[in-house]
Formats: sequence, structure tokens, C-alpha cells
Amino acid sequence: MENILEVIHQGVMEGDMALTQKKVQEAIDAGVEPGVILQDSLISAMAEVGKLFEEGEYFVPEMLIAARAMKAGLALLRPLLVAADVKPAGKVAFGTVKGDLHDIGKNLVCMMLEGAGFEIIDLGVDVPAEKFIDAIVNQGVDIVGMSALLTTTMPNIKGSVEAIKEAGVRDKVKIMIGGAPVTDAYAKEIGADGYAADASRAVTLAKALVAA
Ligand code: B1M
Repeated sequence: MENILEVIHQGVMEGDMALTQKKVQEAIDAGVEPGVILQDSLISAMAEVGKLFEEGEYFVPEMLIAARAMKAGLALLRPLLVAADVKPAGKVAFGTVKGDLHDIGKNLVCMMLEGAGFEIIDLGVDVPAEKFIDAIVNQGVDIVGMSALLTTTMPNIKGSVEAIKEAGVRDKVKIMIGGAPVTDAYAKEIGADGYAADASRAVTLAKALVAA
């Protein structure tokens, strides 16, 4: 008999949305625990996708279609996970900073984080500092993620970090940053907790920040 979790894992790896959804539904109907389906097929597949990306075997398009298939499966699982009170790996508020409309990288990082079991509050693009602060104060997030793609908007990451400090809530969250012009040195300079170069490394970083 086929191992349904392996088939789902493979469906995500190949970005086969229809197969992933069909098999997740079959697994649910067969009584497999939602948390097991999440961990042993969807999350495990996205972890492998991230590894293949880091090794240069997968590129952004493969990662995007895998993430899309993962999301299709997750949509079926989400209500069951909520009902079963399966705790997320952490809660992340994520946005592209003020003045910046690029969202492809942000969406990819969000999807990979979701695939790793994080709950995501997607604040969208052109996000002013007040929105990050609001997420910290009112949504109890563990991590704030900020993305910038323009050299002209990168200073708004620093501005947002400073606004978070001024609002007196800096010690309530970890701050991670990324985007094409952003560097590790910049993250250190502005007092962020970490920088990741791509979506796969963003997952590793987020896990480390939550564990710290
Ligand atoms: Co824009 N754009 N763009 N653009 N655009 C760039 C960034 C640019 C480098 C192109 C170029 O000139 N070569 C350039 C910036 C130059 C600079 O600042 N030095 C540029 C410019 C100038 C502009 C405009 C100003 C153009 C104009 O209007 N004159 C304008 C600005 C609009 C604005 O934001 N206010 C503009 C507009 C646009 C489009 C709307 C046309 C479109 C965006 C569509 C969209 O996002 N919905 C667009 C695009 C597509 C690009 C390029 C071609 C591709 C960006 C992208 O999606 N990459 C880009 C050139 C390039 O990068 N080659 C360019 C793929 C994506 C998966 O990678 O976003 O880097 P990336 O995300 C990665 C990592 O960076 C990391 O993980 C992601 C996945 O691996 N990462 C994080 C990202 N955020 C992270 C956060 C983390 C951790 C990791 O933790 C929180």
C-alpha cells in the first residue's frame, strides 16, 4: 500500500497542487492526525525544498510552485489544526517596509515560514513602522520580519527598528531582516537580531530566534 505521507511529500516537492490536495484530503479521511500530516509530509517536504535551494538544485520558480502546493494542502489542514490546538512554531508579522512595493521575495519567505509551521501575519507592502508596532502590541508576535528591495527604502528598516525601540516594545520581539540590498553587517549596525539571504535561510534563522 502506498505511504500516503510520502506521496504528499513528493506532491509538494514536485509542486503538484492537485495531487497534494487530493492526498491530504484522503489522509484526513483515513484518520491520520492533522499534526502528523503537517509535520511528516508538508513541513518535511518544504524543508527538503529549502535544502535543494541552498544546494543550487532548486531555483525560485521550483520553490514557488512547491510552496503553492504546500499552501493548498495546508488550507485543508488549518481548521483541523486549530480545532486540535496544534501550536505553531512561532508567530511572525512580516512586511515590506514603507515606500517599497516589492512582494515576491516577502511572499516566498512567508510561504516557507508557513511551511515550517510558523503562523504568519502578512502586513503586506509599504508598511509603516506603526503597523509593525501594532502587531507587536496587539497580536503578540514572536518575530517581526522586514523586507526591503530598494537602496532607497532600506533605511526605513532602520527607522522601523528605532520606532519599535521608542515605543518601548523592542524587548518583546526578535527582529529579522532581508532583501536584495540588505546585509548581515547592516543588520548588526541597526540592532536587528538577524539577517537571512534567502527564504530557506530565513526559516533556519526564525527557528533559531524563537529558540533563543
Ligand atoms: Co523593482 N527594482 N523597482 N520592481 N525589481 C529591483 C529591486 C532592482 C534591483 C532592479 C534593477 O534596477 N536592477 C531596482 C533597485 C535598485 C536599487 O535600489 N539599488 C528596482 C527598482 C529601481 C524599482 C523601481 C524604483 C523602478 C521604477 O519604477 N523606476 C520600482 C519601485 C517601486 C517601489 O517599490 N516603490 C520597482 C518596481 C518593480 C515592479 C513593481 C515592476 C516589480 C515588483 C513586483 C512585485 O514584487 N510584486 C519589480 C521587480 C520584479 C524587480 C526585480 C526584477 C525582481 C525582484 C524579485 O522579485 N526578486 C528586481 C531586480 C532583481 O532583484 N534582480 C528589482 C525575486 C525574489 C524571490 O527575490 O525579492 O530578493 P528577493 O527575495 C529573496 C531574498 O532577498 C530574501 O529571500 C527572498 C527569497 O529567496 N528575502 C528575505 C527577501 N526579504 C527577506 C526578508 C527576510 C529574510 C530574507 O527576513 C525578514
